[in-house]
Amino acid sequence: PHVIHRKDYKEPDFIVEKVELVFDLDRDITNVKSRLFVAANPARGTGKGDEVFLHGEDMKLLSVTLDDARLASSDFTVDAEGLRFVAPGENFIAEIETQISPANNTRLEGLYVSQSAFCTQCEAEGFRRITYFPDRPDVMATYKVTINADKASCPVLLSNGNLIDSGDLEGGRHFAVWEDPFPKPSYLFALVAGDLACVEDSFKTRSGRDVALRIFVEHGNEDRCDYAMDSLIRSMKWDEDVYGLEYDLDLFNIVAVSDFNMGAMENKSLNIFNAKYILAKPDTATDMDYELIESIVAHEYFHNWSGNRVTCRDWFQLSLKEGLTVFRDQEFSADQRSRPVQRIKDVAQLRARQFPEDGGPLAHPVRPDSYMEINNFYTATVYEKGAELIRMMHTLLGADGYRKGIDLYFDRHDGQAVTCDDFAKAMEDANDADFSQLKRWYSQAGTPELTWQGDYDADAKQFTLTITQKTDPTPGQPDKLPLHMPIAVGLLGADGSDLVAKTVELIQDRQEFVFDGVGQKPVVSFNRGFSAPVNVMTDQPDAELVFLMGNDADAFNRWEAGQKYATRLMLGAIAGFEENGGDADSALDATGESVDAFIAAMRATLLNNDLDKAFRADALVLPGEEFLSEQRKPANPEAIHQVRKALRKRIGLALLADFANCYHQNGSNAAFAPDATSAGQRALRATALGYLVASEKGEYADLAAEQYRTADNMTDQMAALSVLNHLDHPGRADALADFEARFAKDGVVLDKWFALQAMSSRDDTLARVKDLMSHPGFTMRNPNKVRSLIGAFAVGNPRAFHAKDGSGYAFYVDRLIELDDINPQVAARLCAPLGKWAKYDADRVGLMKAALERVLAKPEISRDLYEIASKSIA
Ligand code: DPP
Ligand code: ZN
Repeated sequence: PHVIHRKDYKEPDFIVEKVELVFDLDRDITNVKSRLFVAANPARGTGKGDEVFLHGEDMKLLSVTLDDARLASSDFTVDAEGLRFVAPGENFIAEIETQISPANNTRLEGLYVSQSAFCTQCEAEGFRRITYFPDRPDVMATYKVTINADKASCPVLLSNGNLIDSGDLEGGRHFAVWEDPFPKPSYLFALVAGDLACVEDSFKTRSGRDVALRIFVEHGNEDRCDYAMDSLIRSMKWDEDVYGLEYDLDLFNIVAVSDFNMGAMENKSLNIFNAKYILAKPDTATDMDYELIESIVAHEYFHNWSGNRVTCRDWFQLSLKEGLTVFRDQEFSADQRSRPVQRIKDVAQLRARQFPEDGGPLAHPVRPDSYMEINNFYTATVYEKGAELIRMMHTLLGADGYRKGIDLYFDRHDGQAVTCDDFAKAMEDANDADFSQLKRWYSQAGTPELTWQGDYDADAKQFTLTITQKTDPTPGQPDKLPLHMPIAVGLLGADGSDLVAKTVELIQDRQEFVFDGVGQKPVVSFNRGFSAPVNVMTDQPDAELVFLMGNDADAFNRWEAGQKYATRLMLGAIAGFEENGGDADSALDATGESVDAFIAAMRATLLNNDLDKAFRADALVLPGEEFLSEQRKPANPEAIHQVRKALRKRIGLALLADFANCYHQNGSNAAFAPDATSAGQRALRATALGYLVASEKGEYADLAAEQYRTADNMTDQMAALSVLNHLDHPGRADALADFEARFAKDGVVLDKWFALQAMSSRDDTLARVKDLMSHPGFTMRNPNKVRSLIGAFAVGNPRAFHAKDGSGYAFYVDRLIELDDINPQVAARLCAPLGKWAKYDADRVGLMKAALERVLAKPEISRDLYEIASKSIA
């Protein structure tokens, strides 16, 4: 397949200023008529007689008419990429008629059917599956959309902008006309038609505009929209307060659909969501679901400015809108909840998803230089690392300077399609700053590795901190340059308070920072708040880590110190496990680390009532198996699993009484409320339950079974079920059967049930997953189902996926091949875990590469899957 390069960008030859679309909706054959008001682009010097190219795929072209003259078939050409004809003038009207089949659209790109409703997904390049069009983000047009449909099955007809007309038609049909006054790229076009229920509220903007807010869901789900609506209202307020950005139309619609490739989509005034990120009530959704709903609703709303009003010039600039919008939603959540807890979650996520990407065959810069299929670049790097880049700008400029830069960015570029460089330039210009080196974060892939060393001079009362940075080569980038980054540093005195708290700017490979007036030898708290998204190598002694766990003024680094200690302990034991032939317990004792000192520090955290409960819950969680496998080469999934399990058992046994107290003290009789404080209490109690069960004292498995039976909310039920899930306890089967019976018809909730079973550490898991493929609630055509069962197996169950006999890989490849014919975008996304072969031993390397070969041998492999599989094997 064809590789597209960033350096080849050219402005469009022709632009479209206005679009009129008429849809005659039908599941099998939908007619689409478009009228495009086309103009030559003066910057390209094009005009009459030049070739006009419009993207288009998988459609039946019925007619092309230019300025009222219908073209003969010899006057245009159509191929797999699109339509070409000759411009009749500098300005002209092109009318194009096409036919598409929404019911047969299993890729879920363009116009498709989800349950019984019609809906669209056009980002990145789905619009070209609806009609012929210059389907690129730098072509921005106003849209007028007429939807004709059967009135009984599609009473609701929606598109972007304002409803300007509607009425009945013959034959039981009706129509609606929508007009969006804001010019937008085609990827932000949306249409929805179906029989949907609607929940309504309103918001008054700070300048007094009344905005109608509507959430459309399948009938019966009306009582699951409250939290999404509340999140939307809080987002609208927050964007006014923190960014000075106000909503710009009189209505804002959200539609929740069951079949969706991504999380959600920010189409202008008509956001379309994966139902998973809208629907919640206490007995169907966990605290984590509530949190995700809040942040994704906010994310899509924030795109109205960072994405829609100012959009991307080309898809290489994707992080312009995504990195910025992720940073915005992270900060929103931090303001709504606990800032340190939010930061811990974001960093844990970055480490679990982005660092492995940066260290593997699919590594790419935040602003990629090339791609085969842009859908493959909606990655943790573009999103989360992109957000870290914006966060560093925020840290370097301070909140006021950052806001000045943002104001200038929106003033300068409102209504335009721009680049990451334009964004950085606005930040620089508003602050008289120089980001030329900081901008390397846009172009250089790989996670930098930092080491530091401290040197205390008692006589001079001087502390010298020497920091070095290096970044390993990544595919296509053998040589790396030093990056500019803010490093927040604290120097702690013996009483635990800060002698110094300062943010230094690292710009060189190796740099010394001298702190004066330091009256005693300090303990260093390095990279506070994860001010730079890097790996920090440290040989800081255990005792200092314990000291930081108990004293650091920066809550993030308290957590971090515990993670470092736990990681060090487990990595030592994993090596021991491999040498001693598989005894995790004695491997823990043989590390030479003090397991007891670590457990004592964990206990101090558990019992420290000055710390909020959500924080304590996070601080008590050991680094995950995936994270640990990133630190080991070759990674031994069995050793990692057994050692982590053994350490959890030790902690559980050592702190049995404390966890039991914590469990009983944190029960609640109050009605479920999704706020952060209540959620934190539930999280801490769930952590306690987890450790009690990890102790392998049988009565606690009974306690978990009891909790499942008596809980009045999904959070507590899932907490119980997810510990039972790994056991041979009768409570497991009972709970799973109960769950299945209750939610058999409830797709979004049943997904939890599929995922749990796929992630079970029991030996029968693969067989069970295979059985579940034929469960009536499962279908390969629904991305959530695929991700819950198949995706969770690969990512959430490293031990089974990487089974030595290759059974996990074999099963997985069959699914990828099957899925590629249904939904290439989802298939490609699922392929990534196979690309981590370099982390494993020779046997697994062989098996994983063979698995990738088998994927690549698939006849008619999609461009999506081909790109990921071929890059993964290289
Ligand atoms: N643009 C969408 C989002 O990130 C794509 N899923 O919000
Ligand atoms: Zn986004």
